Amino acid sequence: MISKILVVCFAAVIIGFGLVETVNAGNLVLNGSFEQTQFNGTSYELGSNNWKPTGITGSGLTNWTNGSNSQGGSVYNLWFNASNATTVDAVSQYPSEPQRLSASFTGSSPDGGNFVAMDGDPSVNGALSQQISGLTVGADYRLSFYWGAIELSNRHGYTTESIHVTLGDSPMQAVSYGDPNGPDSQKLAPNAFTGWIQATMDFQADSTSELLSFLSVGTPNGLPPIALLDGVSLVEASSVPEPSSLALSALGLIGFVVIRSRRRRITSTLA
Ligand SMILES: [Ca+2]
Repeated sequence: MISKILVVCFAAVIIGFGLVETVNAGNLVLNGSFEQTQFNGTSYELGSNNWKPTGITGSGLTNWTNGSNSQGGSVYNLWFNASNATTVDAVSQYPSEPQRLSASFTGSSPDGGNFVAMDGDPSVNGALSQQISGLTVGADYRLSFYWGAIELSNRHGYTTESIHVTLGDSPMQAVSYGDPNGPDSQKLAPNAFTGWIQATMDFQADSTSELLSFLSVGTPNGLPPIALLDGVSLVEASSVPEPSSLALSALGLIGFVVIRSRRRRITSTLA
């Protein structure tokens, strides 16, 4: 009897892990790896209300919209080819300035390939967004992405950086690096790179279609604190059992079965 129950427990664990994989495959974000563009492999400033690259329609980044700036400034978000992001300038509205990443950049994120860089200067920042459809009202969703903080190669200063994330009207959530009010020792050193950091956030859908938005917010002005972004994924979370909790549940059940079995043996001995 015990061996049969154990088989059922382990089968439940295996089925559970299979469920996780199935749900994770349902990423609702289109082009979340930023590999589909109109840029033919050349690093480019994304098109926006202020900047219209020749021959590029929309942002130039498939499925993504590059927004406007709340202060009337020119939004400055870029798409980089990871293979030459530190050696080749992005085509931009600032052709006379080197628009490439600091030499400390280490290459592609764990998601792989190319990525987006968003200027956090409040006078030029603007949201990168995508309308997400296929949501279930009231369901929980887990957002995950890779991000990092860095400077362009032509700027040298201590910076802080954060990315503000919203899904529809849900409360804003953020990732950040450095304390804007702290000493330099608590900020990103000049031209340093944080390395790629994985972030996860949970949101609840209020509508079947909602706007997913990323806004880079940094300090100080004029030293563009740059946030890198890649590997954006949004999957329904409510039906996803955590592998660890699932395993613990199975172990708990096994323990229960073993204890019951021992009690039966003790009872039989007493009888
Ligand atoms: Ca990528």
